[in-house]
Amino acid sequence: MKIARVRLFALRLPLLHSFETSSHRKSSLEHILVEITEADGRVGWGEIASPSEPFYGAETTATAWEVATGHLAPMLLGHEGEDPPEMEAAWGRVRGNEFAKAGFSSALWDLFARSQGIALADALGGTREEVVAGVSLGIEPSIDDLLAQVERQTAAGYPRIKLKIAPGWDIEPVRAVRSAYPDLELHVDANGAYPDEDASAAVFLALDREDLTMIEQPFAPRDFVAHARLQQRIATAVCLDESIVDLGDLRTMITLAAGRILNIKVSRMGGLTIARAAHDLAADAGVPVWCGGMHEFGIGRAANVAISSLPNFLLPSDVSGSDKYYADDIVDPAVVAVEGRVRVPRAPGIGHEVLVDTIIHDASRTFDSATMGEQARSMAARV
Ligand code: OSB
Ligand code: MG
Repeated sequence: MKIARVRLFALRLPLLHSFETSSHRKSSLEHILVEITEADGRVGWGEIASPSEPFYGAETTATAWEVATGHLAPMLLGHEGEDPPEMEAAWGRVRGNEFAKAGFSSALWDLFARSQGIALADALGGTREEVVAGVSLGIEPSIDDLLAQVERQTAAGYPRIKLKIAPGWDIEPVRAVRSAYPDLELHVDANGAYPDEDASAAVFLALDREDLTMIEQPFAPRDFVAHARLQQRIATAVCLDESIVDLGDLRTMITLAAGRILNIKVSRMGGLTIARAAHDLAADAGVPVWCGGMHEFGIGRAANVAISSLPNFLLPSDVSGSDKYYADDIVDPAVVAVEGRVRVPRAPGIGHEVLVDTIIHDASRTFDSATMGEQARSMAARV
């Protein structure tokens, strides 16, 4: 593989229903779409789904743009490799910036699968024909609003609901949903909002009685010890999300028993190659995984569906249909869930047509390596 051209498009899409987590509320999202082209004209697409503010992780749309245009694109141009893992070596010296890398990694995998004439899921080693999707519900203005959302999504057929929790919005809403839906597969996600394990012990001991599948990321990302201590005290599985950025983190989690379930996010870990490696490592350790989302547009969503088809994705993934979030997605067909299941596309690559004219028309910012500056060109020549 050799990439002749890279284009990036910053694109904002309004959310149909605004989403609030422990840190903030948002009503539209701006992601960066990555288009890479080989000399023969074949194209691959990826998505940089970084939040615009540094509350989930350290990256922002602005830092991702900077790293993508100033480092990743120039490094990729001129680099040669047999497959996506060899191509990703192009940016091996770049630390962190996983969201930015993930957009390029996914584009390489899409291109690679298309050139082999196979579906992305098959290129990755997927074994499922469809994946089970769950929905993630944000913090709502009231418990009645939350119950209305749960009603809407269970009526649409989603078999699992995840509730965002935060100090002040935890035991009460969870109990309300649990008593209205005694048999629903339910879990909670705190996005690291609880200060430490002693101060919040009462909350987690109470939630431990609500028959939850897991409690996701209660504490700060780097605090593996707090998660390990909580896991010793409660029967409910602790799941890590923000804590796990690389395979070293996953080995720490497994060694310390800091959780029993792993949320794999392609974006958070820097792409499909490492997401697949994390899947394999977790499988060897007997840790079931599921695929988390970052409200991806259709391109990133399709990559999430593809990775979710691997065998150790044993719990429902956050790959609900595009229509839960966006009125007009940028792929055709949109990603659809029927009775809470998404079919894994069989067409080559991500298996969806990318609406490139719409993207070009609506992009607020565009980068094209064909017109990039001298400095970036000389950098590309060095790698
Ligand atoms: O922790 O899973 C999370 C969205 C933004 C930041 C963090 C998270 C989320 C989600 C998105 O829950 C769920 C989805 O994409 O369906
Ligand atoms: Mg999470």
